[in-house]
Amino acid sequence: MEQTFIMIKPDGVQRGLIGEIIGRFEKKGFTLKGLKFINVDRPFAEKHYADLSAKPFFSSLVDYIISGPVVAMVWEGKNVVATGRKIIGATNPAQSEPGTIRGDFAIDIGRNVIHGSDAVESARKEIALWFPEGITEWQKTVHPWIYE
Ligand code: 3AN
Repeated sequence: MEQTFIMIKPDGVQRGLIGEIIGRFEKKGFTLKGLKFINVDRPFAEKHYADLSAKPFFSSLVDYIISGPVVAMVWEGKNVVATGRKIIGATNPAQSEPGTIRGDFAIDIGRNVIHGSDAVESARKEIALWFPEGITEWQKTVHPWIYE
Protein backbone atom coordinates (compact mmCIF):
# COMPACT_ATOMS: atom_id res chain seq x y z
CA MET A 1 0.00 0.00 0.00
CA GLU A 2 1.27 3.49 -0.88
CA GLN A 3 2.74 5.71 1.82
CA THR A 4 3.46 9.43 2.02
CA PHE A 5 5.38 11.72 4.34
CA ILE A 6 3.38 14.57 5.85
CA MET A 7 4.84 17.23 8.13
CA ILE A 8 2.92 19.84 10.10
CA LYS A 9 5.31 22.81 10.03
CA PRO A 10 6.08 25.01 13.08
CA ASP A 11 3.33 27.51 12.19
CA GLY A 12 0.73 24.71 12.07
CA VAL A 13 1.91 23.50 15.48
CA GLN A 14 1.95 27.03 17.00
CA ARG A 15 -1.51 27.77 15.65
CA GLY A 16 -3.03 24.67 17.19
CA LEU A 17 -3.84 22.95 13.89
CA ILE A 18 -2.40 19.50 14.68
CA GLY A 19 -5.75 17.91 15.54
CA GLU A 20 -7.54 19.56 12.62
CA ILE A 21 -4.92 18.32 10.14
CA ILE A 22 -4.68 14.79 11.50
CA GLY A 23 -8.50 14.69 11.55
CA ARG A 24 -8.72 15.48 7.84
CA PHE A 25 -6.41 12.61 6.89
CA GLU A 26 -8.13 10.23 9.33
CA LYS A 27 -11.64 11.11 8.18
CA LYS A 28 -10.63 10.59 4.55
CA GLY A 29 -9.82 7.00 5.52
CA PHE A 30 -6.03 7.03 5.41
CA THR A 31 -4.07 5.13 8.04
CA LEU A 32 -1.55 6.80 10.36
CA LYS A 33 1.57 4.64 10.28
CA GLY A 34 4.17 6.85 11.94
CA LEU A 35 4.04 9.96 14.13
CA LYS A 36 6.63 12.02 15.96
CA PHE A 37 6.80 15.49 17.47
CA ILE A 38 10.33 16.79 16.98
CA ASN A 39 12.68 19.71 16.56
CA VAL A 40 15.05 19.32 13.65
CA ASP A 41 18.43 21.01 13.30
CA ARG A 42 19.75 22.99 10.35
CA PRO A 43 21.73 20.16 8.64
CA PHE A 44 18.67 17.91 8.85
CA ALA A 45 16.31 20.57 7.43
CA GLU A 46 18.82 21.32 4.64
CA LYS A 47 18.85 17.61 3.78
CA HIS A 48 15.05 17.47 3.70
CA TYR A 49 14.92 20.49 1.37
CA ALA A 50 18.10 19.63 -0.60
CA ASP A 51 16.22 19.84 -3.92
CA LEU A 52 15.46 23.50 -3.18
CA SER A 53 19.02 24.48 -2.18
CA ALA A 54 19.45 26.74 -5.22
CA LYS A 55 16.24 28.70 -4.52
CA PRO A 56 16.51 32.25 -3.16
CA PHE A 57 14.14 31.37 -0.28
CA PHE A 58 16.14 28.30 0.79
CA SER A 59 17.76 29.77 3.92
CA SER A 60 14.54 31.43 5.14
CA LEU A 61 12.70 28.15 4.50
CA VAL A 62 15.26 26.28 6.62
CA ASP A 63 15.08 28.97 9.36
CA TYR A 64 11.29 28.53 9.41
CA ILE A 65 11.38 24.73 9.64
CA ILE A 66 13.89 24.74 12.51
CA SER A 67 12.09 27.54 14.41
CA GLY A 68 9.99 25.16 16.50
CA PRO A 69 8.72 21.60 16.77
CA VAL A 70 7.10 19.90 13.79
CA VAL A 71 4.83 16.86 13.55
CA ALA A 72 6.32 14.26 11.21
CA MET A 73 3.94 11.57 9.97
CA VAL A 74 3.64 8.64 7.63
CA TRP A 75 0.17 8.11 6.16
CA GLU A 76 -0.83 5.09 4.15
CA GLY A 77 -3.57 4.35 1.63
CA LYS A 78 -4.48 4.01 -2.02
CA ASN A 79 -3.09 7.02 -3.99
CA VAL A 80 -2.17 8.71 -0.70
CA VAL A 81 0.68 10.76 -2.25
CA ALA A 82 -1.48 12.51 -4.87
CA THR A 83 -4.61 12.62 -2.73
CA GLY A 84 -2.59 13.95 0.21
CA ARG A 85 -1.39 16.80 -2.02
CA LYS A 86 -5.01 17.55 -2.94
CA ILE A 87 -6.03 17.60 0.73
CA ILE A 88 -3.11 19.99 1.40
CA GLY A 89 -3.79 22.31 -1.56
CA ALA A 90 -1.52 24.39 -3.81
CA THR A 91 1.90 25.47 -2.47
CA ASN A 92 0.95 29.15 -2.56
CA PRO A 93 -2.11 29.64 -0.31
CA ALA A 94 -3.20 32.46 -2.64
CA GLN A 95 -3.94 29.67 -5.14
CA SER A 96 -5.13 26.95 -2.73
CA GLU A 97 -8.81 26.15 -3.04
CA PRO A 98 -11.09 26.57 -0.02
CA GLY A 99 -11.62 23.15 1.50
CA THR A 100 -7.92 22.35 1.30
CA ILE A 101 -5.72 22.75 4.39
CA ARG A 102 -3.73 25.65 2.93
CA GLY A 103 -6.87 27.13 1.37
CA ASP A 104 -8.58 27.14 4.73
CA PHE A 105 -5.71 27.99 7.09
CA ALA A 106 -2.89 29.80 5.28
CA ILE A 107 -2.26 33.12 3.54
CA ASP A 108 1.49 33.33 2.92
CA ILE A 109 3.62 30.90 0.86
CA GLY A 110 6.36 31.13 3.50
CA ARG A 111 3.94 30.04 6.25
CA ASN A 112 1.94 27.35 4.50
CA VAL A 113 1.36 25.09 7.53
CA ILE A 114 2.10 21.67 6.07
CA HIS A 115 4.38 19.65 3.81
CA GLY A 116 3.44 16.59 1.79
CA SER A 117 5.63 14.46 -0.48
CA ASP A 118 5.17 15.30 -4.16
CA ALA A 119 5.80 11.80 -5.60
CA VAL A 120 6.01 8.16 -4.51
CA GLU A 121 9.80 8.22 -4.88
CA SER A 122 10.26 11.41 -2.81
CA ALA A 123 7.89 9.94 -0.20
CA ARG A 124 10.15 6.90 0.07
CA LYS A 125 13.23 9.11 0.52
CA GLU A 126 11.54 11.43 3.03
CA ILE A 127 10.17 8.54 5.11
CA ALA A 128 13.68 7.01 5.22
CA LEU A 129 15.14 10.39 6.31
CA TRP A 130 12.55 11.16 8.99
CA PHE A 131 11.95 7.62 10.25
CA PRO A 132 15.38 5.91 10.00
CA GLU A 133 14.30 3.57 12.80
CA GLY A 134 11.50 2.27 10.55
CA ILE A 135 7.75 2.17 10.98
CA THR A 136 5.96 -0.15 13.37
CA GLU A 137 3.59 -2.31 11.34
CA TRP A 138 -0.05 -2.43 12.31
CA GLN A 139 -3.22 -3.06 10.37
CA LYS A 140 -6.45 -1.16 10.74
CA THR A 141 -9.47 -3.46 10.84
CA VAL A 142 -11.93 -1.12 9.10
CA HIS A 143 -10.53 -1.61 5.59
CA PRO A 144 -13.68 -3.26 4.19
CA TRP A 145 -15.49 -0.02 4.98
CA ILE A 146 -12.95 2.09 3.11
CA TYR A 147 -11.80 -0.12 0.25
CA GLU A 148 -13.90 -2.33 -1.99
P1 3AN B 1 5.32 21.98 -1.73
O1 3AN B 1 5.59 22.12 -0.25
O2 3AN B 1 3.90 22.34 -2.06
O3 3AN B 1 5.78 20.66 -2.29
P2 3AN B 1 7.77 23.12 -2.86
O4 3AN B 1 8.42 21.81 -2.68
O5 3AN B 1 7.86 23.82 -4.17
O6 3AN B 1 6.20 23.07 -2.46
O7 3AN B 1 8.35 24.13 -1.79
C1 3AN B 1 8.67 23.66 -0.53
C2 3AN B 1 8.41 24.74 0.47
O8 3AN B 1 9.19 25.87 0.16
C3 3AN B 1 6.97 25.21 0.47
N1 3AN B 1 6.12 24.40 1.30
C4 3AN B 1 7.11 26.62 0.99
O9 3AN B 1 7.11 26.62 2.41
C5 3AN B 1 8.46 27.04 0.50
N2 3AN B 1 8.37 27.86 -0.69
C6 3AN B 1 8.10 27.46 -1.95
N3 3AN B 1 8.10 28.50 -2.79
C7 3AN B 1 8.38 29.59 -2.04
C8 3AN B 1 8.52 30.98 -2.31
N4 3AN B 1 8.37 31.46 -3.55
N5 3AN B 1 8.81 31.81 -1.28
C9 3AN B 1 8.97 31.32 -0.03
N6 3AN B 1 8.85 30.03 0.30
C10 3AN B 1 8.55 29.17 -0.69
